Amino acid sequence: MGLPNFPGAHTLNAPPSWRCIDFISDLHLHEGLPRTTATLAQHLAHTPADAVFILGDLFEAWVGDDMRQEPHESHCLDILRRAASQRWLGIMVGNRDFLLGETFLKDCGAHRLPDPTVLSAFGERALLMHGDELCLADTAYLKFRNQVRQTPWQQAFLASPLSARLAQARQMRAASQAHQHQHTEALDADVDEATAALWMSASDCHILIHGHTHRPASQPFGQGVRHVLSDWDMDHGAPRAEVLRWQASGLSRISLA
Ligand SMILES: [Mn+2]
Repeated sequence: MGLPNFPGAHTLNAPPSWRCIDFISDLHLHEGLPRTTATLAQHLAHTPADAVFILGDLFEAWVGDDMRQEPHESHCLDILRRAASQRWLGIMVGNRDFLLGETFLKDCGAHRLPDPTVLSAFGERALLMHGDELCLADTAYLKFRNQVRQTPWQQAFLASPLSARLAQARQMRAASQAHQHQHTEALDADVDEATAALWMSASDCHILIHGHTHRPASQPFGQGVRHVLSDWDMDHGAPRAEVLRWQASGLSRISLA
């Protein structure tokens, strides 16, 4: 497989009033993670951030915007709506919640972040992505991804009853938990570093921020720095919930666990 060409990135210029920007991803929220959901609510209520960027997999599964009426999802929507009324909130979809649609975003007052997005702030440029698109070694997943991101597939899927879609999501969660031991392990696939470096230079970015791999780290990378966001789980095993914070002084990692 050749190197996928850089698809071009949507650019977002941070207004000068933004002094503090938070990045989070991979919370994988579902009804079985009440402490994780509560940690998000606490953080969004008290963070000094002017903007919060959620870089994918906020939800463990999203089977259509009609899911927002479900008890847990409706509770999450309230949390996000409150946050969006206090500060700028941007949401990028991940491989789990790629069906988050315009109805959901409008309902919570959040902005859609295309994947990838370049964020220009504090005189620097950061390339933001979920990360799954660059896990090039996982060719089976990429084939699946290409299929499910097409409108006809989504229309056919969303045409089935919500109960059937929710049942399918529960089934997928059970399979994923059996496979990943409730996300205590990093995913097998990692971002292809050569391509990530190529995308950074193509977008003139010295900062790369992504999630998805559950391998949190901030490391020198190419001509700049790569920040991999942590997944969150306050309900099982060693509690973890991390925020990457960008201010004029630089980027830092904050643990909420
Ligand atoms: Mn993911």
